[in-house]
Amino acid sequence: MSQFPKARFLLSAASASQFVPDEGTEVAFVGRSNAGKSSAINTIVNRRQFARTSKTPGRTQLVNFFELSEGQRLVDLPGYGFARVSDSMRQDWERLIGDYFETRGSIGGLFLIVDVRRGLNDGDLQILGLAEAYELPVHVLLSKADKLKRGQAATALQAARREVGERATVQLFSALKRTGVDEARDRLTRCLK
Ligand SMILES: Nc1nc2c(ncn2[C@@H]2O[C@H](COP(=O)(O)OP(=O)(O)OP(=O)(O)O)[C@@H](O)[C@H]2O)c(=O)[nH]1
Ligand SMILES: [Mg+2]
Repeated sequence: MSQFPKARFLLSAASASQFVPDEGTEVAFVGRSNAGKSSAINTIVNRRQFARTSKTPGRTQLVNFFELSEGQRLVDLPGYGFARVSDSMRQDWERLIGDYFETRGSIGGLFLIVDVRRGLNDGDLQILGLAEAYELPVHVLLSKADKLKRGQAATALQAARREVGERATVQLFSALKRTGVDEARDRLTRCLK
């Protein structure tokens, strides 16, 4: 049974004018293309293909809004750092993300999804900077933890914690093996208050 039985997709926005009303609280999932944002959302909400996943990085170029319960939302933001996008696509992304942070008073926190094998990149560090500027709490999911051996994953967790310091909390996560789901749900629930 899902902890979020009333969860439903609201809409996909290509620009700020299409965002849902800025009321209640929402948590945004951000991260590099293909990091596992949509998969993490599906696992946390416990619904298969709730947020659409893909093997082709850079597919989600829209801001997808989901309602968990009245006044509580999840937002799947388009991924960054995909090498093969054009300059104009990159500019569209920057405008959309910039507008998102600028206009949403309802953001209660960010979930930053980072592939555990890759660690934090420049885009991720930019997001940490934005979060600091807007005074938003950040929780990092080190995703695809199933791809590493236990010891390697523990080392990656330590390294990421050292790197982000006070700027974020960090945990290991696997959508495939459902590792770290309870911790992620707890953190999400707290951000939504
Ligand atoms: N092994 C493993 N693969 C995963 C995990 N999470 C996601 N993946 C795979 O990684 C790929 C990308 O996952 P998505 O959830 O679509 O990633 P995304 O960050 O939403 O990607 P974009 O929307 O394109 O930015 C898919 O092929 C997933 O099946 C995980 O925990 N373990
Ligand atoms: Mg996605």
